[in-house]
Amino acid sequence: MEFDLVVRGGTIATAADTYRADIGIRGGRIVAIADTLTAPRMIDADGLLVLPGGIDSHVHIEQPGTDGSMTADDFESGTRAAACGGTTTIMPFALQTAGQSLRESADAYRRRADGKALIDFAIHLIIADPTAQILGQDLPALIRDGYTSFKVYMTYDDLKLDDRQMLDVLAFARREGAMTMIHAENADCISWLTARLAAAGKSAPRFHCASRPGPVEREATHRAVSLAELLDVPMLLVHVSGREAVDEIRRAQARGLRVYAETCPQYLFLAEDDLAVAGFRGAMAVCSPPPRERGNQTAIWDALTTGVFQVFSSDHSPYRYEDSRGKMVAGPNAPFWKIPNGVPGIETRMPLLFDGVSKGRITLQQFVALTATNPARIYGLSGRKGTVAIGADADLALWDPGRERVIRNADLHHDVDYTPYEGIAVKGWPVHVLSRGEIVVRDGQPQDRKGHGRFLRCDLPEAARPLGAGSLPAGLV
Ligand code: DUC
Ligand code: ZN
Ligand code: ZN
Repeated sequence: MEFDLVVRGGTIATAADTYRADIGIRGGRIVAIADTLTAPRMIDADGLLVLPGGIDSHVHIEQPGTDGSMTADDFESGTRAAACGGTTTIMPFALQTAGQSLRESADAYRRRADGKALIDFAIHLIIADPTAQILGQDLPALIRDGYTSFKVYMTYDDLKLDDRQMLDVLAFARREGAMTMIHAENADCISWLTARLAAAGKSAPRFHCASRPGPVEREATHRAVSLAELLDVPMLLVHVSGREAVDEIRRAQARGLRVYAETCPQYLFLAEDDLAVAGFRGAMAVCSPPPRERGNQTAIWDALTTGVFQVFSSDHSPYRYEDSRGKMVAGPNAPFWKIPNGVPGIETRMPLLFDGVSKGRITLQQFVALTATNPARIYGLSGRKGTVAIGADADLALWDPGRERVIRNADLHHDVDYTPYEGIAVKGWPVHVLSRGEIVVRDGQPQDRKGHGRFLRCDLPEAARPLGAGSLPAGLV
């Protein structure tokens, strides 16, 4: 058999196994995995781990805010940074903008990637206005076109759904077989606490944490679980941050519910004291839900180890610090409630978690499952992405597990003027990265592959299928 390229002498790791083999690639796909393969073009993977390229299933690229803010990266800088960190698929969100239909918003958003993306991408939708027209017509058509997942918010005045609307969306997801992603924080608690903090003059960045403490996330998590349980529909809780919410999810999973959960690097590596630094610089770590006290990090690591979380994404929501469309959109000393929520992390996501493999906190198989295989399964990309298997796209990241690096923003490839992980030492970093058989990162350097990335139509995920009949009378959902 002839190959375009062979990856030679590496140690392959999937979510199930670790073994030594060569990989033959033709037409952008893996077509052979065997003892010894040869081709005119070879990549020497001796001493390297050959992992499926990561799927970062929760990123914000070119997402505008209603306050005039704009996330920093476009599809070029975002995908370049992602690739340099071992990721070969990203999943950003198309936000319905005022005056545009969901379809127009999705199409316009997808066009932003044209000629720019270095790696493949799929798109989630954000549903802020679940009208009969949207649920009855727009969304079913979009699902047929491969937009099979959507995010809903339980907080933020311009985005939040009430419980009745949540039920409408979850019932729709059940009928269509789509995946609902839920941002679970109690909006009324946040606005009440924020008003009290404001009245007391507590407006510095660190009070962002006090405005949305653990019980605020726990209550909404419990409510989201209950609504999904009522309808017997799977769903995924995004960016879970606190031990209180973890307890709710663990309980739901123990009851046999198909409740999936995602966490992110900021809940393993940042804490509320990162928001309490002098001046306005704490704004750099303002994200929602917020980082918790340091001890909470152990609870999140434990939940990764014990399988409460299926997905580890970056929630890359980058705002430049010194920028009038970034963290300083409301001025250089704005109160915390006017600071755009989010931290950058698209390039550092996988190295930060891999450090947990190096330190023995999670296994290599768990790492692959959390960063690649499970997101593929949950969002309808199985068979194509997230694994090393015959027939799958040749999206591969070749890691040097012994490479020690101190994270420095100056070395990263995103378009952001800081990283909240500055100075953190990690062991393990990707050296070469392939997207559909094309080398997009060589020796740690991004290659000129602008425009190589394609839009992925997601399948309806098996993971979104209900298990039982639900507790409602037949025909109601
Ligand atoms: N939710 C996100 O998913 N990202 C950034 C901020 C937020 O509230
Ligand atoms: Zn969110
Ligand atoms: Zn997000």
